[in-house]
Amino acid sequence: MTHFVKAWILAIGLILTPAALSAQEALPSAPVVDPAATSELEAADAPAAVESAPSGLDPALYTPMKPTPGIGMPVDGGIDFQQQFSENGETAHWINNAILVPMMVGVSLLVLGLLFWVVVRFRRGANPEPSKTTHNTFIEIIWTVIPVLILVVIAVPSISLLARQFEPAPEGSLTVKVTGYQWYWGYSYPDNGDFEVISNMLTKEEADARGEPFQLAADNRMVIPVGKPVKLLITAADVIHSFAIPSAWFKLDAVPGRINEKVLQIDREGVYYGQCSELCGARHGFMPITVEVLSQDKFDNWVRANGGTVKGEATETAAAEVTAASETTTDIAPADAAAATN
Ligand SMILES: [Cu+2]
Repeated sequence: MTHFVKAWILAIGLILTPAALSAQEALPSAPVVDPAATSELEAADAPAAVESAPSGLDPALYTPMKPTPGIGMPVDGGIDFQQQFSENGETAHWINNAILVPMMVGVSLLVLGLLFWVVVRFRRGANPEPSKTTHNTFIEIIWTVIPVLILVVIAVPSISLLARQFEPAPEGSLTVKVTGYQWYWGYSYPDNGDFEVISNMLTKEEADARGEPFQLAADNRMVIPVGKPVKLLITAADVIHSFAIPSAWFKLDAVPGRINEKVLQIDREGVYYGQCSELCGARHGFMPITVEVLSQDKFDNWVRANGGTVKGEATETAAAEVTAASETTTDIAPADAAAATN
């Protein structure tokens, strides 16, 4: 009888659990998560966003590119990785499709087959006198050596890919510093005059108007040149975030007080989307990443539109400054000398 009562109490408890959970979701935090309330919160969180809005950029120098449907973004009903646009991504995709998946299918089918064989062939009806064998050296060697070989076959390409993913950027690569904030991204360009672009999620209406996927599109994009390794320095200003772009095979944690470094290279011009991939608070799901990959010329123009300096030109200006400074010094020097004599 007590069992019966206990079972009922447990059953009622289980039935009520989801209700208790949704009751918690409906607590005051709910409006914060509501995407409709996004724009007001953004304004409060990131006043800088207004200053560097794309409307402020010279359209003669830069207009945001439209994304290609299905490229650099998730697709409906997709079960595979996103199409890859970097060498490492292509290798990783190949390892998955050519090595891992066939091996998983093979091993699963073999084990399933063995199970069926044992169940049918050695059931009590068909095999009333079970064998008393406890050891078989040959079989034991086989079931040790074959798994070891399987692991070696997986480890060789896998470890070399892992090493390649963390090779430092070649000397002279463009550096972009990525900062995760609650809840938006900042991209600064120390090689181009150190301007910072603040990137906030677009509202549904804005995203639709620009022909971009809602919750992946951002008002100001991170822009990089095509086919070149870009050194990303990734950090965070408040809590841990993670900077991830699936179609570029890129994911790295953004940790406050630390700078993580990884090379981002995308070999095709276009728009690529990602999301913060480390649970970072109430609006974690609303700090998307939009990367626009442009030819070097178009990238330089985008830098100019943001008031930054283009590398080659920066050197000319610096050289001019140095000349001007040395001229001033020579002008001053005799006067100083005269002053010293007096
Ligand atoms: Cu985050």
